[in-house]
Amino acid sequence: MPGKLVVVSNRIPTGAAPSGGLVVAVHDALRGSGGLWVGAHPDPAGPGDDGLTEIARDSYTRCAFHLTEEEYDNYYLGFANSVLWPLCHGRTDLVEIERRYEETYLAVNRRVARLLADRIGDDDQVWVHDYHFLPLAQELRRLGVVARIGFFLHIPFPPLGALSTLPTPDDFAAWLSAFDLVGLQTRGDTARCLEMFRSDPRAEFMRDGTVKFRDRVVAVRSFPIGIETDAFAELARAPEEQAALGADMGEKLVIGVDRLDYSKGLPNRFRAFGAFLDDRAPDAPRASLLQIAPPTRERVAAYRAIRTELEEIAGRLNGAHSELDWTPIRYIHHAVDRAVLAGLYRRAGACLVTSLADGMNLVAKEYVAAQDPEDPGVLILSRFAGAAEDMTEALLVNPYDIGEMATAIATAFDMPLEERRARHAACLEAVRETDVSVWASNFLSCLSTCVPTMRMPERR
Ligand code: ADQ
Repeated sequence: MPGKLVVVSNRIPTGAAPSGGLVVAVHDALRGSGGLWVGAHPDPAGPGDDGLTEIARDSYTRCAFHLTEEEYDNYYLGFANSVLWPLCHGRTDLVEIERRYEETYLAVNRRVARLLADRIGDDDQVWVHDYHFLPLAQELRRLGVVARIGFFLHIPFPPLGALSTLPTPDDFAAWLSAFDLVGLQTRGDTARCLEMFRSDPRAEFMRDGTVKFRDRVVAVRSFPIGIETDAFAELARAPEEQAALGADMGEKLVIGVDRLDYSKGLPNRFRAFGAFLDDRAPDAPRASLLQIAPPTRERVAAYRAIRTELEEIAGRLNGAHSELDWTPIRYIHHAVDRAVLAGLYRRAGACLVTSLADGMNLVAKEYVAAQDPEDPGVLILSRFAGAAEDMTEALLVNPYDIGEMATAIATAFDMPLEERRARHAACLEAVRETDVSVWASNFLSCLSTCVPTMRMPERR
């Protein structure tokens, strides 16, 4: 009889009915096993409040740990989002090394491990999500946990050289080797992770491709994440949503949807749209870019800077190109209801995903799922988004090349129907193959079989 599933993630849904692809997939997996989901509480800790608070219980339990304001600053904004996030997204210039960041990051992981250790049985499966919890398995092992522990990294695996930016670079491989399975988004990420182990004298490669690291064995595989494809397509088709979008969106609509993050390549996207406007014939149909980008992590300086930069570019371009009855860039700073978003995707003739680095990028998949297959729009997709590995029939662009992106926008608008249909069908197939339910079940079944825990396989 297999044990329960225990999930650890930074965010945890607090409402009764979780929504959003990843959340629903995890929720479904947990319901099947009567497990436990643990994440950070949105409210700061009160005095002495360092345990787990139950926030929901039906067929499984959701519990949250509280962060003090100091922990939030040093662990979440600090080590997670001012060291690991820029490091993994190729922005080592933005990495801020502060001793207190690393100390607090390790202390929070140690505390979460202590809160969890007694609740994990030997036959349970533990699924840890993302860069907030890299050392968690190591801490759990120190407390005697022998259950299988898997890790999924939602963001890019950093290149080997970038790891030297960390205060203690050797820890990274040691942290990962305490898991039984390390899941990554793409084959490229897997190659970089294996390169890290290959260059580490403490690691040995086994015949079956697993890595022996000191007294542990870890498997490294890619599990490209996706969306709830059919549910999202249905949302986009809903006639009431289409009717609700009655406002004039311009003759040609390009859409962009991102958290306001420097990794998403937004300034270059705006500049490319400006270059496209510069080049268009005076009698060409008017085109608008609708950019939905709610700010995040605004207490980190780099996030405030990107917001200011974008507002300047949008203001300049609108000043240069607007007419009395037309504003070419509409820039919305808040989150949009998912049903409205699905309707907007369906209405847009093109979608711009221009990340400079991105683990996967679910917006690319949502846009494709939302299209009318008979008359689909065109996805313009950065080569540096994980999604580009399998969505090769999108219009792939280099997000550093403004001219190439401007040309891609014109190509998308001029593309013959037959070509649009063929490209869309190929992209949709890729989206279906990575549906989020498949992603979750593939990860968990691999975790249960990837390496017999504590086994020592034959050496090569
Ligand atoms: P994110 O960096 O958050 O995720 P992404 O994959 O694009 O990036 O997911 C964003 C999600 O938020 C999408 O579902 C999108 O619809 C939604 N969203 C964004 N802006 C919104 C808005 N204004 N209103 C409503 N919804 C909005 C991280 C990694 C990615 C990886 C995912 C999942 O950085 O590379 O794909 O995790 O693993």
